[in-house]
Amino acid sequence: MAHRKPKVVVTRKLPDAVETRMRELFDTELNLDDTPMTANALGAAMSRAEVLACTITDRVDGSVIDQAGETLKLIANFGVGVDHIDVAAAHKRGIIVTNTPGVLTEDTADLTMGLILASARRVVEGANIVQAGEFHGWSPTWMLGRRLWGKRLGIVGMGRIGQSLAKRARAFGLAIHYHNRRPVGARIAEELEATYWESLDQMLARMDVVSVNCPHTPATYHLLSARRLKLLQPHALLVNTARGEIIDEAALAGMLQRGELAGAGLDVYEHEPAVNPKLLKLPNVVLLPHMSSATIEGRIDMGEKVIINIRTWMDGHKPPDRIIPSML
Ligand code: 8YV
Repeated sequence: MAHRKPKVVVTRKLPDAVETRMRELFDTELNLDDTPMTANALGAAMSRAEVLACTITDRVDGSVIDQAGETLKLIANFGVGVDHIDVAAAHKRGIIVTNTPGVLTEDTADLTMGLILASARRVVEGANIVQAGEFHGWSPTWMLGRRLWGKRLGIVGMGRIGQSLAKRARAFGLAIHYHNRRPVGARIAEELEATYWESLDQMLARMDVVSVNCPHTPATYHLLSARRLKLLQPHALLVNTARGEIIDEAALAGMLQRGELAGAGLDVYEHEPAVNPKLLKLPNVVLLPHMSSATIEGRIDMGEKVIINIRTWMDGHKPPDRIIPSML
């Protein structure tokens, strides 16, 4: 029996392989020139679609959800974080929200480790010197960074990405510490030789490197507040590949500028795509443009997850990656 093709509106350009498959399976409206949708365009898309396939650049808040037509049944997010979607408002209207967990774990952990290395060993600074023609020869006291081997890494949020980072970090000789709502299972803790800190304050004060790997929710907004940032040791490095809103960016920029913190590696920003102008002028930061999950393989896998969620819903089953408000 031929399937009826549901109307799916895709808000951004996706990899060709994903778009083609979506056109085969669904009545899919693509965004070929990749212009981000305005709030009005998003509202209009909600009123004509059965499924909205959105991304982090779409603010699907209560007022956008209010514009959903009777036919809108599923918001299939292309990405794991859903802090740009009012999940509770969607749930109230009977609209299912799904995400794409698991498929960007390893890529994000890789880049987090990359930021840790780059910050500790001044990788970007060194590369820029060579490219600017400023490398005039080796010196015993030049471009000195800090050794990672034997230091302590504190992971804030020990979910999938936190654990994958921990595995990598152990190979680099870092001792694993973590703060999480709950301790991880005994087998994982043993495998990672991980130390659990119920108190984030106590952990922060003792780490050489801190990595933020938790989702952004109302409970984690400014989790690393100005007060908590001050607990970090002056030689510590802070890395964030999760969400900018988890750190008080203005407070962080001030501390880095005053030399109260050794350095930071950031892939995400509180007011993305805007970056605090103070950060842009600092030599002790590595700043990336929200690219920690940006691999071709990862983006195709994310698209595959979006398709599976839509297809499962279409077949009358519960999509595998449903987000329910109590999970947040
Ligand atoms: C995604 C991310 O690529 O999945 C996430 O939550 O932060 C990114 O790495 C982005 O959200 C795509 O929508």
